[in-house]
Amino acid sequence: MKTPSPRLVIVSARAPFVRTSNGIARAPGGLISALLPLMRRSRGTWIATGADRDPCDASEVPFRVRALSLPSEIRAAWYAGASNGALWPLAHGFLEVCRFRAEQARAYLEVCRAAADAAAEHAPRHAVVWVHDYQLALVPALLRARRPDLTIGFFWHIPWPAAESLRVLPWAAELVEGILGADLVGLHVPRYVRAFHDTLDELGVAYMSEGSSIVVPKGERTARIETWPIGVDVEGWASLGRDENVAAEAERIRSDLGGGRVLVSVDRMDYAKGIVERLEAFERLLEQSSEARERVTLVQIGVPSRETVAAYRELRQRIEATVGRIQGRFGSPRRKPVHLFARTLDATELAAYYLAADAAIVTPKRDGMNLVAFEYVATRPRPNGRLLLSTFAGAADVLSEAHLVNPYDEDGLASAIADVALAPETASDSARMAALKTRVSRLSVETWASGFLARLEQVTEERVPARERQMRLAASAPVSRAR
Ligand code: GDG
Repeated sequence: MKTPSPRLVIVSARAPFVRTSNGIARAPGGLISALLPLMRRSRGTWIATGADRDPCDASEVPFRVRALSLPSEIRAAWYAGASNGALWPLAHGFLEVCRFRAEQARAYLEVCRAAADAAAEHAPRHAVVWVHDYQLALVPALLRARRPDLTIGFFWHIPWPAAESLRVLPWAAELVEGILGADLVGLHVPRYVRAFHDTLDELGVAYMSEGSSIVVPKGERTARIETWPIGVDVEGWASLGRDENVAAEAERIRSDLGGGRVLVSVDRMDYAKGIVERLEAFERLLEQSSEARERVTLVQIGVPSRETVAAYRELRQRIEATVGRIQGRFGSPRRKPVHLFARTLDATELAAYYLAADAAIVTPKRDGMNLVAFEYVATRPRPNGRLLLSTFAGAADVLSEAHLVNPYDEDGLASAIADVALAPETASDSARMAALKTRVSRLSVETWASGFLARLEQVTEERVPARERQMRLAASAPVSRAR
């Protein structure tokens, strides 16, 4: 793997470390695990806007972590307001949930400005800055205005909305201009790049198409929009899947659940993940099939999320009420058809559930990619089990051998769950899982992160005149030797 630029700066809402009951720990998730080794080698700076100060200041790592100190009302208006009360529902097609308030838009700008200021302060000359996600989309242009020497990348981790939906955002043009401050903009799958095309048409922004990428001229430079599908820590999940203790725990789970068929779903409790619709489809299956009533158990791991936002608190209540109703209708002292864990499990426990499950039910109503689908496949040591996947997850564009389903089709969803839960596995299922394992292995999160950064440097080099390139090389030589 190419050694990353010695001057890498990451800007994200989440910090790489969190405080736990056992002290400071690495924040969960594949993105953090992919970026940490790059940061360790580059000895750069990680700027986090949404984090508590302590975990960062206390962490002993070979790079700097800067947690921005923001007034709590600004933080709330930016995070619960503009980011998760407006941009998130907009990008996922939940227009009726969107609330646009001028004061929240101002807070969003203020946080992006603070992040851009911090990046401008910490980035050495000609450094590479990689900004992450919809909470910080104005940072690229704000940073570009302060520091034209920087190479700036931006990754939007959620779906890019249809042009028609984006029109409801009062500051849509500013959002897009903010993103176009980057040299390279990454989206997960080609359909999001096509939607970005439509947005540029709608806003009257001139661009060229180069194969599947978009090139937007911006004075002396260009902004490129490309597909960069994320993956997971394939070897990490595979080694958990091979671990004897994890396998023993998976056997225990299966036997505790009565030895029948086991389905697993893992989501943050978010309305975009389609949890209530999935539970209702499972309820319909239990109504219709005595075999399902006797033999099938759904384990729903639902990590509480964004509980400062009203829509998320209401969702949690609906999920709990739906599980309660199913239990009341179909449960008995000996058997619970649905198990809900409304908490975070550690990765080992999660892997045991992936191993224990005959099928993973991944049916979001909309999802940028969905890493759970990848993790279920990566964890399995053998090509068995089934993946039921929503066509509205970006992952469906990549994992085409999964059993695909439209989660809005109530009967279709119930019958797809019946198929993966009850039909005996065949040679065709095993061939599908083997093909999925190959795809997941090719798309590791490490390849994604290092590939994106290499491409970012490449697209920037293409526009740097030769003379300046030589000057840059000379300027960076002592840093390279010191590494
Ligand atoms: C956003 C986009 C895109 C969940 N419960 C536990 C746990 N998790 C981990 C999973 C997985 C991650 O959380 C969830 O990732 P997803 O991709 O499914 O969803 P989002 O959080 O919405 O992520 C999404 C992603 O960004 C990357 O670009 O794919 O579309 O919405 O890794 O394992 N991890 C542990 N315990 C849990 O209880 N340890």
